[in-house]
Amino acid sequence: MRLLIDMDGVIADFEGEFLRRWRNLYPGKKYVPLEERRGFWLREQYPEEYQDLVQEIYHSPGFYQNLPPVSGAIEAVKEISESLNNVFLCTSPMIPKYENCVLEKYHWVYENLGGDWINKIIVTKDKTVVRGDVLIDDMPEITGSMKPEWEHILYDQPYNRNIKNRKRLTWNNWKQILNL
Ligand code: U2P
Ligand code: MG
Repeated sequence: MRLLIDMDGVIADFEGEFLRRWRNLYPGKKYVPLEERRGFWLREQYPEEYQDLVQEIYHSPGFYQNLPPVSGAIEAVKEISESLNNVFLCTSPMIPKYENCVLEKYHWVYENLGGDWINKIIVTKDKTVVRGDVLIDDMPEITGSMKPEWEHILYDQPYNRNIKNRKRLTWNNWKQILNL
């Protein structure tokens, strides 16, 4: 099996880190607790007058590099790669502010998974063009220019629980869901 694993919201805790920074920077401002997150794009659940401040946080230098790993992810990804040869990380860049995001994703992988994993990074805005059997991703609907070859297994998050009829995985149940 050739397995593609997304980064943000799957192995790197984008939402958790955002919320920590938001609450630190703006203790008096409203925030959306993780369990109340609905809809994939975090920014869109904040009032319009806050949306630039929200973006500023994840555009800022050091945000992507310092994302804490999702609990259990590093152990699981390493264990998966012991039984499968073809494991890749498949992530989308922040567009148009890509300059911190792209470089820092490489640093994150180097620091959290090790140098060998640098060879396994696929950065693309269009995940449908990437070949694989399974893509584990937290985004509810993944569209692009091709009919994807992979089956999309959802990484379970509060903001994608409206999607039914799709396999759903966490780093607690991956063995069962992937039949490994
Ligand atoms: O927008 C490009 C990529 O950044 C991550 N992202 C962005 C905004 C947001 O609200 N949530 C979020 O996760 C995603 O990166 P990926 O999951 O592909 O690693 C999104 O595709
Ligand atoms: Mg993601």
